[in-house]
Amino acid sequence: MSAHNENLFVALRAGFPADLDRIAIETDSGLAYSWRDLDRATAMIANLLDSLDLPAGARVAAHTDKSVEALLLYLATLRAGYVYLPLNNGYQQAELEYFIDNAEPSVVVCTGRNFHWVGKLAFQRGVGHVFTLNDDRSGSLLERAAQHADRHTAATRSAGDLAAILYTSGTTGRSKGAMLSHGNLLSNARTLQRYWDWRPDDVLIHALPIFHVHGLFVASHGALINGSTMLWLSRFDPRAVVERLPRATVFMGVPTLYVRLLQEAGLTRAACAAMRLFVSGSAPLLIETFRDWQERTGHTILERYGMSETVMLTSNPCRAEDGTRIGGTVGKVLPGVGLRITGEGGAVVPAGEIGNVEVSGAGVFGGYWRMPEKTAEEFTADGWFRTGDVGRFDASGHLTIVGRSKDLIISGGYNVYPAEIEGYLNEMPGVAESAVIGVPHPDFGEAVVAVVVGKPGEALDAAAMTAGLKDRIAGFKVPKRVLVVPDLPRNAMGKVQKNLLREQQRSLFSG
Ligand code: MCA
Ligand code: AMP
Repeated sequence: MSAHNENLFVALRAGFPADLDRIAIETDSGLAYSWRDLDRATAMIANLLDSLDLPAGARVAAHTDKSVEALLLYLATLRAGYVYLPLNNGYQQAELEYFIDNAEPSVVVCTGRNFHWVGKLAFQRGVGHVFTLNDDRSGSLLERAAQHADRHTAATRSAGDLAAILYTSGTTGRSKGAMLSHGNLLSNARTLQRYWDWRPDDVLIHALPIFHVHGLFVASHGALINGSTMLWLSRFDPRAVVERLPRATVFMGVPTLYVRLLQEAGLTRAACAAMRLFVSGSAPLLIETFRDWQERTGHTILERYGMSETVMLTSNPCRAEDGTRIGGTVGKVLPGVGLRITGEGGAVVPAGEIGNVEVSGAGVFGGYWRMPEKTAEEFTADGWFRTGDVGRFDASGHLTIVGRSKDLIISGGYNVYPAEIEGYLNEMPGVAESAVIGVPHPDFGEAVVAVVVGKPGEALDAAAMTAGLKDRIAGFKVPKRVLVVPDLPRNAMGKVQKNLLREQQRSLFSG
């Protein structure tokens, strides 16, 4: 056992200010949490987890609404040394079954309103403990935690020990759990702390969901490890963000958030006078949005790039001495990250040439949960991770992501895997085949569109198909349009030409 405890919680806790009575988080429902509240509540939940006699490395799955208590559950899981498994709260039965079967969590936490089905499927699958947690501080998790002591010594963990599993599809196939260690997450938090010049008097507007890397790690870790206050929104509401701007210094969003904020009349230079940093990531930021933002607010959005498997990889500069922010690029390779562009046969290509983005470094995950073959496929022989993104460096070292070799749609910052949606469509009565594509969309960046062919003599009803999907999968995955066509374009090899479909439908949402 290492003398130094490398548990991520210990590092985050060390960032708390000396005065624990200062406000750590202020919510949109008018609550204020001090740093002491965070310390005590995470101790109580960690003690509850410890009292359950969980096996080493037990997974704690959360399918909850966004709340400060859900964040505390994450921190408590780290503190107790277990493995956190965040799940999008839009996931429905079939989606959740898969994650629970695959990850085999020992604890599942869900909302009271979903307990009837989440609890049932968890218990049927042998999960030992199911708790409820609502966004109004009610539920059995907090009731049980209240019976425990408010002091707790963090479990000793080394940098390589597992801290969290984030499900993502990598470049192909079904969802895979990216295994992130305490060291992966801490090294990235420290890198961003320096590169983005975080200060203890920063105030972060936290408007993102906390079941993905952006809201859970990049945003929350940034504030916690610097002892900076968070203005917490339980859901993104552009007006609520604008109202808070005069009291804030940092904001993070996916491009859709910036597009929606630009529609607010209250977004002015004056409203942004106290702000020092606007960060965008998770999906490409259109150059129009980048320019409109500069014009309206006088601020230049800092775009960065990362993945669930790697945490953050590149960033446009924050401080003037690190260079300038260039719109349309995702910036420079972050300190400690290795990033190369390769072409035919894996050879590194010179600046200016397009190729596959491969990465290495302390943030890169240890592999996919219980999928050694899939893990092996996604790494090169010399140990670099294949991102599935396609990019090019310019002469000044800025990276531009020009596309993806993986079949992935990013809608409003959420990832949608065409093969999954095609699977559901192809099971529907009367469907011969389908192709799911991403089409430019003014709000979501890309929108999911399904192109479906019926079996001979079958008349397909697009509205009924949409309704059928809504019953089965998370809303963000449901195609915004289902187009019924006589056949799909194919190449000489018989492969569906999705490029052609995307080209045909590129103006579907732009009038
Ligand atoms: C909601 N809907 C969507 C999306 N979100 N449809 C397509 N794409 C979406 N992203 C649908 C709902 O199903 C619903 O459909 C209708 O829109 C309204 O739902 P509501 O919940 O009210 O939507 P909203 O609150 O307006 O949500 C939009 C949003 C949200 C705020 C943009 O999607 C969001 O918070 N996105 C951020 C995702 C994120 O944090 N990504 C980071 C991943 P209906 O009315 O038909 O029922 S981390 C990552 O990618 C990497 C590692 C990185 O680099 O950060
Ligand atoms: P995830 O599977 O949620 O980890 O999403 C990671 C993917 O999001 C990356 O592989 C990229 O394709 C995409 N991504 C993240 N940030 C950016 C960005 N700033 N620009 C373009 N694509 C991005």
